[in-house]
Amino acid sequence: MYTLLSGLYKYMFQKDEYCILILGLDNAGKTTFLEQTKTKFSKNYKGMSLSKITTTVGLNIGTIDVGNARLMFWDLGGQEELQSLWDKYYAESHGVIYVIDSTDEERLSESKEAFEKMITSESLEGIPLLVLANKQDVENCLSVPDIKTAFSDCAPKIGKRDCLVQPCTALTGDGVNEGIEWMVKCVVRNLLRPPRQKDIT
Ligand code: G3D
Repeated sequence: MYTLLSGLYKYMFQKDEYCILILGLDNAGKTTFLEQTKTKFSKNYKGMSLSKITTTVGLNIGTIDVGNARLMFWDLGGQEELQSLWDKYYAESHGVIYVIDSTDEERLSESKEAFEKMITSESLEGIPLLVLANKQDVENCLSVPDIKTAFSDCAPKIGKRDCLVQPCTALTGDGVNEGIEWMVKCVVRNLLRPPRQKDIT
């Protein structure tokens, strides 16, 4: 009886947990995006003033619940010397959000290099990838088609994994709900898929 009741309790109240990495160059807007996400998806969360956010050095963490899914975010620092730490987190992750500063054309090739290195990691094979074209509120910023063109030779390396390029303004929250809801749908669907051959031991 206890087993039956505890099974029922778990079925009704226990959430499936997913780890989501937030990556991208420094100053792309990763922490602003995380704060905005927590504000939108956590009822009692009183976010910090977005204007007080400074660039990530180290790691920011956040958790939100969406339906039966609990998303745990790791916002990793994007400075060149911190990028070498990204792959330590890959094996534990269920999804990646890659943030691009659409106003920074000068560093777009640097961002593409970091992106390319990240997607070629075997540990991220099959993991859903949400690319945010952030800072769309700024006049004359790069559009989603501009960014897709600049990143077009990465397409073969993205392969068959779920991938969405989403226009976003982390500062106001535009595009945040769409991106998070897409990610939830993908990670939940991925969990229901049969394991990849190399995962079977
Ligand atoms: P990071 O965590 O990727 O390093 P942050 O980036 O979240 O610290 O953001 C870096 C700067 O970009 C911040 O400005 C922040 O306000 C700004 N920013 C983030 N998202 C947006 C956006 O959607 N639109 C605009 N216009 N700016 C954004 P400061 O001036 O504090 O450096």
